[in-house]
Amino acid sequence: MRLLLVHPSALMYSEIFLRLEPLGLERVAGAAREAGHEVRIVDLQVLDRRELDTEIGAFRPEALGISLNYLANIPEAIEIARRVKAAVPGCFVFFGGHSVSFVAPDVLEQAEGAVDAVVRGEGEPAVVPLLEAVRDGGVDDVPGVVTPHGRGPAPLLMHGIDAPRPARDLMRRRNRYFIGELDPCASIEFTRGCPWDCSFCSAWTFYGRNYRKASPEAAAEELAGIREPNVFVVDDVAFIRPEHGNAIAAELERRRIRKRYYLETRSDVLLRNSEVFERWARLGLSYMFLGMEALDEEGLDQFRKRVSPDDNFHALEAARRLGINVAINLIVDPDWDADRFRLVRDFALSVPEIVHLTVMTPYPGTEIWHTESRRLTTRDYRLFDIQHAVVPTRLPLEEFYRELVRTQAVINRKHLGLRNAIGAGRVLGRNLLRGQTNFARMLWKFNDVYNPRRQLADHRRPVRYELPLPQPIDVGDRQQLYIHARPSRDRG
Ligand code: B12
Ligand code: SF4
Repeated sequence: MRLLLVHPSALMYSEIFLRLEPLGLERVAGAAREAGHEVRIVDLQVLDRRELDTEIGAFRPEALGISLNYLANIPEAIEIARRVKAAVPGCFVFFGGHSVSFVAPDVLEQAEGAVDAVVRGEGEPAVVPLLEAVRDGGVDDVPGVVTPHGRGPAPLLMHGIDAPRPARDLMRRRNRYFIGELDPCASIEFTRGCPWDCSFCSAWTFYGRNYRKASPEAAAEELAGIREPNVFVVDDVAFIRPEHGNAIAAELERRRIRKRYYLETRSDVLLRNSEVFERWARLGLSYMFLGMEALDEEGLDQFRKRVSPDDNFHALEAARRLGINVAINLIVDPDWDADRFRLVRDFALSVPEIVHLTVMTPYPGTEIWHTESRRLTTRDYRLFDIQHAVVPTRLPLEEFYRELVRTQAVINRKHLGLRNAIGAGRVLGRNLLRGQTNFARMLWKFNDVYNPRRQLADHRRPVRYELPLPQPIDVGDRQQLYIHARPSRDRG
């Protein structure tokens, strides 16, 4: 069957800092191709709509799958579905991915027939049975599939994540994927899932707190096949198990693979397994993203982060000792006043690390979606990108954005300060010589994108598609939150 897979456009507010390859979609493509289907991918993060239209006209897909890891992309995906249905009547259109898994029936209803099915949960074990059912009938019975007529059995969960390999060769313009100065940059997955249960996060509810590891040999083999000199490790929390991090490192040392790496982890994991991070620093680990989330005990408790402010500060010191550059994330509560923003600016200026701010957002799949007592001020999918306030702000909204952007700008200027400008200049020179311009663009784009008037104007756009309202459920019963309720023994 001819299958076209599409990733929607990048969200403006994250594209400044990074743009990464859609690994989940590449793995779904890998699974379909191994089963003999003819597969193509269009990534709208790096290609434009005209290129998508050309591909649709030339390829005439029999099935089209759109990746929806992000709520904010849902309206765009529905519009694409409508256009494809009009251009290629009979084409089977389906959605899959992280966010859409939590709102499947609502999205099907909003698409008014333009979307035939939504795949909840992991895409690899679902895509081949789904394509077979499209050909032979029985779509409603495919595990994980929701259609306008009903819902199939629970989604299947793979035992391991070594296969299928992501179909990286199907991607065009790979040189446009980057993160900060790691330009160009590929992505890889060493583990899948997260065993923690932070209240604002849906990583653990998606996989039902299940946690799987790639075998060290498969991980090293995949890395050996990556052409880019830089690699982003997509794991939610890297190196939770020290023996696993060490085993992959040993394979890389044996094969003499050296690249520069960017990964995400937690403060307590970094402190507990610092020797693993040290070994990886020797292998090229250069950047690390630490979700600190809050500066005080109260905030950390509220998010059920299960670390203390001390852990966070010790982790920063540990990373500095290892020579790893750290980007910290802090969650901005819409309840913040001007003093609170000032405190955060002072903190950001007092540490050498990059400080990244995201706005506290209850979204489907998280515990706070069900427990947040403040009423949503909007249900516009496009504003659920953790850069907009979707519950009432203590400051007038305009002032809230002014404070937010001012804080982000102070932080940004810090990184473009003299010392950094010299460092950045060197990186720029090196990258431009190799024809890589993503990092250069990032440095100059900040003021265009982050401005309070623009953020406020986003709230005034006409809204066609709205999120469903949260349903009160007993969040003590974790099964009600999960997409993958328990591991299935049916599929390898
Ligand atoms: C890497 C990553 C990114 C990359 C994006 C790469 C890309 N274009 O795909 C970058 C860094 C750019 C990014 C940015 C953001 N991210 Co992000 N990101 C992740 C992360 C850490 C890993 C994703 C990944 O590659 N996983 C590995 C692959 C194999 O899994 P997967 O993508 O989920 O795909 C599987 C299934 O979802 C499904 N599937 C996926 N696509 C499809 C398509 C079809 C047709 C089918 C059938 C199935 C299917 O099958 C795949 C294989 O099993 C996840 C956390 C997580 N654990 O998933 C957060 C996560 C998805 N991101 C999140 C957020 C909030 C964001 C931002 C909004 C943050 C911000 N404001 O900066 C931005 C916006 C992105 C945008 N639209 O431009 C949230 C999503 C929240 C939500 N419900 O909307 C997550 C869950 C993090 C979290 N813990 O809260 N992100
Ligand atoms: S925030 Fe990080 S540690 Fe907490 S549940 Fe999400 S991925 Fe896990």
